[in-house]
Amino acid sequence: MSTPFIGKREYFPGIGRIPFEGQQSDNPLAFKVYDANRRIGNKTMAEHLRFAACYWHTFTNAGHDPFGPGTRRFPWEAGSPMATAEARVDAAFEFFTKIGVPYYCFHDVDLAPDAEDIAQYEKNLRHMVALAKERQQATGVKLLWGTANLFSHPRYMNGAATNPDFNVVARAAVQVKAALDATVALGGEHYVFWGGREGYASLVNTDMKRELDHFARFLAMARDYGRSIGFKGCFFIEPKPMEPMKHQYDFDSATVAGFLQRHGLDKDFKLNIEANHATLSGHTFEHDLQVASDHGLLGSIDANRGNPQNGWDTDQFPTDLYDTVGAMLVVLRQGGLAGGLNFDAKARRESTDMEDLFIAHIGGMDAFARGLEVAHALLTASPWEKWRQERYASFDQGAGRDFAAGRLALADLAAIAAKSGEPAQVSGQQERYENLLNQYLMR
Ligand code: XLS
Ligand code: NI
Ligand code: NI
Repeated sequence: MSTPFIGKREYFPGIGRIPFEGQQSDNPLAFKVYDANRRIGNKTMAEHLRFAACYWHTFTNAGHDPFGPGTRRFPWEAGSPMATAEARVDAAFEFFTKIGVPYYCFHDVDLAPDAEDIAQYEKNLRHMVALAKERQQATGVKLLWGTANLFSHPRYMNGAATNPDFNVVARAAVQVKAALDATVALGGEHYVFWGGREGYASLVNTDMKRELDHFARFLAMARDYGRSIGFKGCFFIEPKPMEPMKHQYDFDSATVAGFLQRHGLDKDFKLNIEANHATLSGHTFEHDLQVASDHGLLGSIDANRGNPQNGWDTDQFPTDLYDTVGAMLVVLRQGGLAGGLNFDAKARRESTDMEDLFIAHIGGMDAFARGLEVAHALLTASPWEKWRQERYASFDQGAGRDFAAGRLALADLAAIAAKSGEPAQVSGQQERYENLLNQYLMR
């Protein structure tokens, strides 16, 4: 077994490069569906899906929850924070290579130890960026996006860019500037803002309009800085309705689309839609993807899932094939993603073997690969699109077409209705579509 590892030691011994073995295999450490170079339509599976592993859940989060500390014993925990960060980057790139993801994502303080002293913080990050760069060159793994963690440090308890205290807003700029520098240094394709603390707990002490204006101002400054240092990618906003804040400003796709358009940010900013955030906002994953796509703003996806019984962000690995088919229908219809599918997902706290990290990613990659196959078949080989088009056929000709083109007034519509009489009943036929989806899923 070839054991591709690039550091001083191997962190996942006994696990080689994860092979594709197909549906007949019962090997938990093999792909059953995801076959990177297999073509689906005009692209390979790898090109369609653009998978990324995330640094935070997989290499820094040992499974802590509000009731207890982490349960996983990471072999890269090495004493000092910097020694751990150096070992962690080796472990991470060994993992990326063995699982076969082309991309990864990180926050500034996942990659490098945080420090309140600004010069020390910047030095730590520069040091780790240099190491990550060497490992990217050695493995060919690329950075999908970078971001700054503006939610963990207590200074951000009242928000970062939306903090009522200007001093905190300015301090947040230190991290965003450094994270943008890091992203550019690593050739990162995009940059994400997830506004964890950008929101409020109560209106009694909050001037919401002022905070939102500050937010837009801050984002425009980040954009201008990014462009000034040669960043060519998209800035993504990742909506989430709540948790940690009671009300978060980036509630869902529709809210963020309106905000970006109102502030003239929609040329540079797009959306990174996370499945579990969409469900927390009372929508389906597919709904928020479709809203983003319809605004021309669907840029990237944080691929995970929630739990129907829990009202919080469980960030589980995606395994639900209805979700992945639904997501890939939206993605294929818009011609792909500028970003990719980032597994912002964590193995369960009870899943403590290092092998579980691989198995979790294999499951997510297979679930999306199957979603891709089924969505592609539905769009290209089934009557699905034709049925949907026919449902709107009355707008393709005659008065319906005139209406859609803006050539009629309300009184014209009323006159047409007076001539035509009561409309004939037309079935929505939802079950017919659901059965077609199942038929292709079960093939
Ligand atoms: C948390 C968010 C976070 C972002 C990156 O709920 O999903 O992980 O993706 O800051
Ligand atoms: Ni989440
Ligand atoms: Ni996320």
